[in-house]
Amino acid sequence: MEYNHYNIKNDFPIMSREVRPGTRLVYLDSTATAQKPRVVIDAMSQYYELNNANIHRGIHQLAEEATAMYELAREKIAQFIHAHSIKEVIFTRNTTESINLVVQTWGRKFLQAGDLVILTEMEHHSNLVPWQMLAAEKNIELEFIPVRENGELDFQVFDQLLERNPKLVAFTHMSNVLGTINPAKEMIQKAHAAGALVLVDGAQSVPHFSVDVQYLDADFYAFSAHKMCGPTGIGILYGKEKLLDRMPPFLGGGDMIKKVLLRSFKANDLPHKFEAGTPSIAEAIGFGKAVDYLTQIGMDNIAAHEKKITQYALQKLKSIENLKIFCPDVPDRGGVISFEMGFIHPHDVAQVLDHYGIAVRAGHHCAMPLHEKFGLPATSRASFYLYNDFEDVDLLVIGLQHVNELFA
Ligand code: C6P
Repeated sequence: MEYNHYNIKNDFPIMSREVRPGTRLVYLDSTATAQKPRVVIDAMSQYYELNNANIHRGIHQLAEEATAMYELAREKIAQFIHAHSIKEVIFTRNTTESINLVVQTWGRKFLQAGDLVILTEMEHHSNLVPWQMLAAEKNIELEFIPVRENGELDFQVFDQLLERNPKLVAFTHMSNVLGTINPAKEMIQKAHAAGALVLVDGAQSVPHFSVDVQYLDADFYAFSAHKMCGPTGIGILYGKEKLLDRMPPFLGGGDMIKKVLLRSFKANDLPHKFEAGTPSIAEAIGFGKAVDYLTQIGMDNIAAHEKKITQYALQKLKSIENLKIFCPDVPDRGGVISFEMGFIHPHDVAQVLDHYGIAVRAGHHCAMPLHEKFGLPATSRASFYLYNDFEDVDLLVIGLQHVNELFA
């Protein structure tokens, strides 16, 4: 299919709204959450209008339809990431919950005092704090692959850490601050050779380029629907079946059991073992539709488009006096550009841009240690997705010129 971002913009109802009279929306905050195409919104409201029922429980027509729709979404997502089986695709609330699931079940069962877990300095708090919590409780050791000045991980240190027999390596496939795309396949190969399992935080990768969990040989892979044109409140934990089988359940309640006695229970089969209580049914259906939508456009087309827009933006931003990009030389980067503008606070930058309808994020982007390392309390961040065009970048550049004028 020919990639035409003007047609794509038209697929998103929100893109035709004015932020305020006469000011069109320039949405450059897809790293926080992506906008939703009409097909996703419609799929969710149609489900509520026609099929709404609880799943896996009823034997009436609506319950059967809702169950089939929910499970079809799982199949689509399994195919999208090339999972071996739907048993390996667990619905969670988001990336954060997926990582916490692994920490609280696999981590609690298989890690002991003194065991080493390797993380990186560029992790989102979601892939730091859960490990810190477990480390404090079980006396587990955490070590970090440093980030180099150019935004890449320091692979020499990684190799040294691997010599210390880590039990697990957990890293983000793509940084939500630097845009760095980490060489996941090579890192997983090395970790496996050292006898460690690997968890990949895919919150920023699955939405933006093609991910094949079997090719990568990831043991666990976590991501969220809302960053890939789907709804909030639903995400995925992919895990290899043989690992998930050996892990205890996460939350207890309905649907995750086969049999319950007063003093004991037998857990359900995969994937239901990890899905306690009534799940986000409409959200799963919307997620399935988002996957259909992205597949139809083509993940390679989306990645190529984002690369073009990002290169264009990097070039254009050079003309802005006072603007410094956080790691401009990242060798392999996605569509994320974090920057600072001298003494002008990132919140002020974002506020002035907002006046012109331009949505960027300002702050530490839930990566405080990374900002601390580079001596920055906060940055402004522009991020791009399939619906952004060159004009969005031009408007950002004009907006930033206004920022400079205002604070001159
Ligand atoms: N980053 C951002 O603006 P949740 O909130 O669970 O859907 O995703 C958490 C998460 C985990 N890992 C990475 C690399 C992420 O970027 C995020 C979410 C958003 O950068 C919101 S803080």
